[in-house]
Amino acid sequence: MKLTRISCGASALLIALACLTASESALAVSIDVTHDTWVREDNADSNRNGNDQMNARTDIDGDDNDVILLRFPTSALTADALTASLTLYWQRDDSGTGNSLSLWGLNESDPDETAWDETTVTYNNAPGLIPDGLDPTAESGMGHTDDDIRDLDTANLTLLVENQPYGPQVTNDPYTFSSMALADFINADTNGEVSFLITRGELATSGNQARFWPRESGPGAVLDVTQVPEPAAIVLMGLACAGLALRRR
Ligand SMILES: [Ca+2]
Ligand SMILES: [Ca+2]
Ligand SMILES: [Ca+2]
Repeated sequence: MKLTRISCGASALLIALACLTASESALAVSIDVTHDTWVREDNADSNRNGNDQMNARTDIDGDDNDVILLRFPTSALTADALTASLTLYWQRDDSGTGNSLSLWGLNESDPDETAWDETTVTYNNAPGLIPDGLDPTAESGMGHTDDDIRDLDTANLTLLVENQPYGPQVTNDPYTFSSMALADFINADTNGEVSFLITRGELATSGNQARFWPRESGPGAVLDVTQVPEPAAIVLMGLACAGLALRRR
């Protein structure tokens, strides 16, 4: 019957459209970093943007703690993140192993969450840090925590990935953080930008810094997000199912 044929054709079209739209919506969105640099405690008023490397280091036998800062726009995201990962690329070869890195998200309660600029930020004014001017060795002797020694403002930070192993460093190879906490942190964003800090995860001497490329001189950091299907796609799927049901009558 002619009507049945039209109904079948419409159902097939709806199913195809729904599948296409759903798969498009679920595709990972890749976001390039817009601000990336690092700050160093032993040169606490210096801005490091323009260096051909970004370092993360925890150093209790000196005052050489280094912290990496990154910021990404979230305007390309149209739905909640299902999964999220942050990838950086090694700047050098180093055979050292047994080290780890931690990823922190800067809370929106920090007044400088979106105001810090890669061209002006220093160890002394970086968001997420409270520089206390104490020598890390003395602080260690006083029994301070790892976070104190690195001057982290933990009240304004959310720990997204803790002490993830790395090593060896192989130039241009990727290194990726991924966690549900990272996806949750992105979903909690309300002002269109997210900032991150990367620290060395364990106490160690100054050797074997984790060195990554900044965007100006190598492959920059990328935030990859897989989104849930948009409501429009779900409605379309429902319509397709309704079409199928009608067809079977
Ligand atoms: Ca930069
Ligand atoms: Ca300190
Ligand atoms: Ca934000």
